[in-house]
Amino acid sequence: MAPVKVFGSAAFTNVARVLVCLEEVGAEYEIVDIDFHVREHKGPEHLARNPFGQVPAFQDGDLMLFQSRAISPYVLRKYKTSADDEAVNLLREGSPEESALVDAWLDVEALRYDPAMNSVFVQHRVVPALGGTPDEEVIGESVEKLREVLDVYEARLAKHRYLAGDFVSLADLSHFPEAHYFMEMPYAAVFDSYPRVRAWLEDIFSRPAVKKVVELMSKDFH
Ligand SMILES: N[C@@H](CCC(=O)N[C@@H](CS)C(=O)NCC(=O)O)C(=O)O
Repeated sequence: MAPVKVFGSAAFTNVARVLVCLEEVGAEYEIVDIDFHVREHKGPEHLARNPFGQVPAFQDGDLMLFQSRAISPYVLRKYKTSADDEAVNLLREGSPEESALVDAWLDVEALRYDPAMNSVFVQHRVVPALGGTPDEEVIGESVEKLREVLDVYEARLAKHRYLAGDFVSLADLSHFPEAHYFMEMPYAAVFDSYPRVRAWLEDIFSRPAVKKVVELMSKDFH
């Protein structure tokens, strides 16, 4: 069987989210780089894969998918060997209650955490790389929004080991790509006020699948 293809470099956080799922389940995959410098992502071939001209896109035979938070559950469902295989039970689909909580915290990640983290990353890393000056007001506002999210996480992690409950899930893993870049920025000190969040992140970063993808991200980040 031909390996599945992930279009886009590991350095992109949304690509890394998909890669960590493939690593968690031990699937064979191929990364196909899309050259942003020549705007390959907005060319007809890539638009046929992802109509928004973004990465990742994902191909499994005749199936083409886009949106990392749709691709990731697909990967986890497809390669899950048995309902009680705890190692890859990252969606908790055997339990309507647990899987609903996974969905809820994935939504929080996508709609609250990711925009705040990404906005700081864009101002601090992307804007200067394009010759601009970071907007400190935008950074301040984003850090404030991040604190609001982390207040909730700290309270949640006082009650449960992970976000959706006392089991690791995709909702937890989905946080690591943005955190990987954020922790290298001066604003990382924000996390010092959140010891449970810090311990939770350390736990996620200690997973072999996450370590592997962090390596790929570092190699690809220019
Ligand atoms: N919600 C989408 C977001 C994808 C996205 O924003 N990808 C970025 C890279 S991380 C991208 O391709 N940006 C180029 C563009 O938007 O033109 C997902 O989760 O896949």
